[in-house]
Amino acid sequence: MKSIARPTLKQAVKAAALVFAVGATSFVNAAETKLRLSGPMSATDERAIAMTEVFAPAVADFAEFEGHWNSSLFKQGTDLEAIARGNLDMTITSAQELAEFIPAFSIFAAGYVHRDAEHQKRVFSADFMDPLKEEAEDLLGVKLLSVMYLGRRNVNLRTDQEVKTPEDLKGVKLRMPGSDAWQFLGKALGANPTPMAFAEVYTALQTGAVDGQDNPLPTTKDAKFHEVTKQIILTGHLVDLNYIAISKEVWDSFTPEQQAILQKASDDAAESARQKQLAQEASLAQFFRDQGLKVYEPDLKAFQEHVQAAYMDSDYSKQWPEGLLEQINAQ
Ligand code: KDO
Repeated sequence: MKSIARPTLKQAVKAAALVFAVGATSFVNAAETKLRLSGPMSATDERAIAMTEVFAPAVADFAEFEGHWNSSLFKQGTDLEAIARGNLDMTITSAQELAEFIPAFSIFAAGYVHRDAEHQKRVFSADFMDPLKEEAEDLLGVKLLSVMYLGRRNVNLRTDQEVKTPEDLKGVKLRMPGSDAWQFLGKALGANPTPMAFAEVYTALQTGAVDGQDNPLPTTKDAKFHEVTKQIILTGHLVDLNYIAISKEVWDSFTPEQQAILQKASDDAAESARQKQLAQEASLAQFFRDQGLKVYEPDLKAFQEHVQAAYMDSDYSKQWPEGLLEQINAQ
């Protein structure tokens, strides 16, 4: 878990709530409300496009949406704390980031748990998610509005040795995002993971500071990682998601009617981005081949067994609420 101890964070949240309570009257005139979102994705990422083109106009009557992309306001991995401290209104966060504070979220960061985009949607709206959502609200002051589909993460290497099984990734310096949950996934794949912010990955691949990275095909294309890599191994090790998240205090400042509009705008933006990500995923393997990369399927059973065994033997699975994995699988 993150080094920020829970009581400290709770105190910070309380302090933020207090500051908010004092300034709450300023939200009565909601037309003046600015919703500042910060996230690590680029402005051309489908999630950013959906927030700008679907979410923003839908709430424009009472709130002005302002998207800050490429981690230009807060460093990757710090957006949740920024909301908890009252410095930010919205983010597009990950299960891995939430797991830093609420260990149960690591179940959604575990390889080969979610099956596809529709499965993610069913899981997010299932009753068993309520306690997790409530914990995010109580501990961080963060309300999770909708689930966004990021896509199937695949291994993408600048080296050209063939990778068929986790054994073949031994010693491969694989960039993974910064949190423990991400690093564990890299290890579970058989690689030698190294933490790095998304914004630094292109240069690290170019210079050889890392041997590879993992991301869904649309992200790999959007960030132009294909320019500095030689192959994509379709491991599909994580059907990855993000959550559209809003400060609970900001949410509470809106009227029920405005909240309903916000919720619908968020769901519509998530759906729009999901469909575009899925369409891109379906066509991108050929795009990468045309760019001269090798794109191939490894021994998926070998990867699946290796990754699942790593999680079941780890402390992560011990932190998952009893029966949650079975409930997710049953969806
Ligand atoms: C990444 O850093 O590799 C990652 O894919 C992690 C995701 O959770 C998400 O934050 C994403 O980056 C960024 O939005 C950039 O696309």
